[in-house]
Amino acid sequence: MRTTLAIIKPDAVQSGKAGKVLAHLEQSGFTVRALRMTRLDEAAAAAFYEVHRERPFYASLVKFMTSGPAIPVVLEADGAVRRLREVIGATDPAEAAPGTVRKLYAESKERNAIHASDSDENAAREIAFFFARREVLGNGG
Ligand code: 3AN
Repeated sequence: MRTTLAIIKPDAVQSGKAGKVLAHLEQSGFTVRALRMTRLDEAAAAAFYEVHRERPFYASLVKFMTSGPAIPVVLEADGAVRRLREVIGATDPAEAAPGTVRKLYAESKERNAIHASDSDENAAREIAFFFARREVLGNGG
């Protein structure tokens, strides 16, 4: 798989950092294949984070993800999933490596600026969650 899904989360959009985050991703070698701004409703956020349903932070996470607009982005690169996980850094910005998106732009473990798919299987599911096949554009559009 050469594609993965990032979401520029509501904290980054609200604080005016979406452009910086996107530039960081492009400068890290990713090509944007699809992008839109959307505000998740509760049902969509709950479905997207279904795997975390039993975690103590689930309700708070859903509330945060519905708190304002977010920007899902399909990104392409060699080894896209693994590469994007490296570029975004650890979940907790306090633990994220220098120069990673979360080190630079995240506020906290929850308000951590960006989501990235964690496996090829989840990338396929998450891309399909936000985009129809015809919305994911190749070089020629
Ligand atoms: P990652 O986004 O690094 O893959 P996950 O999948 O463990 O991390 O968590 C999904 C999202 O849940 C995170 N991006 C973050 O917004 C939130 N989250 C994770 N752990 C915590 C926590 N301990 N407290 C609050 N929110 C959390």
